Amino acid sequence: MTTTLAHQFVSANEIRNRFSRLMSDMYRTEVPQYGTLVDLVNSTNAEILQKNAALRLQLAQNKEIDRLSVERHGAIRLGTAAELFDMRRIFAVMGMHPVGYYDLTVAGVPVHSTCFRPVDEAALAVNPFRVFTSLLRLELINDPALRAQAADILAKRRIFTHRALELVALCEAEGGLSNEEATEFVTEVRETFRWHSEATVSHNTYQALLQAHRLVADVVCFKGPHINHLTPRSLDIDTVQIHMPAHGMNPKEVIEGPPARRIPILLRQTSFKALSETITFQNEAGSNHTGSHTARFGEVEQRGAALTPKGRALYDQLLHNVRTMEGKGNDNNATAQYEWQLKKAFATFPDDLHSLRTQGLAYFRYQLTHQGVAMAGNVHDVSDMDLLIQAGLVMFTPIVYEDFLPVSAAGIFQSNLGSNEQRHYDGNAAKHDFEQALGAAVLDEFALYEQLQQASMDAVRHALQRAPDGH
Ligand code: OOG
Ligand code: NI
Repeated sequence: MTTTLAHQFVSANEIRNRFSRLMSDMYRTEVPQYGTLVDLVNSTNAEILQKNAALRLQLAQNKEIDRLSVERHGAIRLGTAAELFDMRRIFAVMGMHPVGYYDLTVAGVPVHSTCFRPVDEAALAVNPFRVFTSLLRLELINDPALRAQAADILAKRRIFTHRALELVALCEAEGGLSNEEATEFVTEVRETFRWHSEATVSHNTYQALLQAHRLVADVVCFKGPHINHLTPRSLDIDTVQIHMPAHGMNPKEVIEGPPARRIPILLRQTSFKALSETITFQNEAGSNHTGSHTARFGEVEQRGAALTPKGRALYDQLLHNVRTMEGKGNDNNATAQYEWQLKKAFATFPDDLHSLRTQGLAYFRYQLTHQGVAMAGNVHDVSDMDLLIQAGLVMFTPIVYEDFLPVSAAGIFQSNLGSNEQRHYDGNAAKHDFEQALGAAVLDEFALYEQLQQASMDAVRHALQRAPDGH
């Protein structure tokens, strides 16, 4: 019998940190352009930080400086409920929990998704590694025979190594992993995310599934859910977008998300087009067939303020308006036209910290100013935050958005499916089914930001307040 003492466990943060480093190293070898992109983002970030002292200060105050160089999100697409269930257990070992529910059928993609990520402030500051995880919805394949065949293929595959599942069970039973176990765990889990250039099906089956939807083929025909992109965080996505072609990358036409603003909100994303890669198919006769598959791409993101439900509703409304807009500006180029429309539509979204805060559109982190620190323990009435701010005792900075945007995600999916095909599925969110498969409820992103904001307000008030019997 062995008992492991709690202090011998490696923290979940450390396991996540190790895993994200392994993923980054693996993807650099698998997709060399990823390395080029990361280098471009790093050099752009270094330049911005040097030039923009205010931004540097804000990132430091929000503990975002150190995490910037390791900050990545990846994406995988799973085939079955059982795979999603075990994936949740695996991410839990790394301190990553499912946040949010994304229905992508509205955009013609037959999946629904969540984001596995760290949720508390300290964990986010160490490494906010996130994985956008989608589950295929086979019920949306029309042809019953093909649907049954796909289900059959998926039921037979095992995407996790035996040892990875053993180590998860061990972690669940004992409450943690030792240093050696943690190293073994991340190495084993890496196998699940690896690219395989051999399909598990014949070229005919692949073609049939491709006809149903390119994404169905991507999920069903391979041994596992290869990671399809790994995204670094840029402080200036417009500059990166402009420089991509000179570094041999072909960016998608428009940046997804809100327009460039003085105060960035939510998430802006761009990507370079997916690679067409050589695949070997197993043919029925036992011979091989060489073909190609398009799945993996590169993406860059820039993150801004997390919005409240009110701010998010305004964002969704304005983005919707862009799509139904009449005016075209005076440029004939489609990209420039879109940018013009986006800017015009978003002109009514307040772009200063004061308005964003007083109108309740974004979440903020409250902290003491130098003057506030000097007054700590000496303020009688701390109830009115506006007054504390006016008095120069408290400052506030936007809380960064840690999640995703369904419309943007759909745009990213679509630009990388290797064709312009459009499918229509009746929008049918199935959050309950998803959570059933997951074996847990997804966390509410708004509640998480609200808690961060509230905790910072409580801390500020607590620090300033004169104790009832104080002098
Ligand atoms: C996921 C696309 C979503 C994002 O950044 O919005 C995504 C996928 O293509 O599997 O990663
Ligand atoms: Ni992405």
